[in-house]
Amino acid sequence: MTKQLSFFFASLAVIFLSACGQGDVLRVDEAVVNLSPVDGNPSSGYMTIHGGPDDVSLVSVIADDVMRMEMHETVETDGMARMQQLSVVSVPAGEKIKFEPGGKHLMIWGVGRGSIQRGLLRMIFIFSNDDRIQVDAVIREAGGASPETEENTE
Ligand SMILES: [Cu+2]
Repeated sequence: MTKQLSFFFASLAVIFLSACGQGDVLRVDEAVVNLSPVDGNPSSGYMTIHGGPDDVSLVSVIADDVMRMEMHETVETDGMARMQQLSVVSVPAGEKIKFEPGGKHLMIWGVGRGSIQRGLLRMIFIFSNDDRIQVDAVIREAGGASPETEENTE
């Protein structure tokens, strides 16, 4: 290959790389599960979803080791906070969607003993573009240690 040609291909590679942009990868991190202090009551889950290159929706979150998991949002009506179930959560391209106390959250019933012992709950986030992202959420015992985050283990 001549010098000019290899320079040409090297430039092409740079152009493709920069076209991808930075941080525009659909991903989930900072996932935690706060166990309910009361046996039998649902636990709550929080995480951050980072939008990818396209607008998508989160259509479901599943886990093998729970009895039931729902997406909820706390809304205030007439000064009263109450929860409503969400069937989808839109994740616009490049935007950050936070599930956090007082807002969107996961409601989780029956977290299995094995996961509690490991301190991690494996979840799968299913998106409208068929992306499935597996995340190990850090389980925090009620009134337990300080928050920790776990990177997405896609
Ligand atoms: Cu809820």
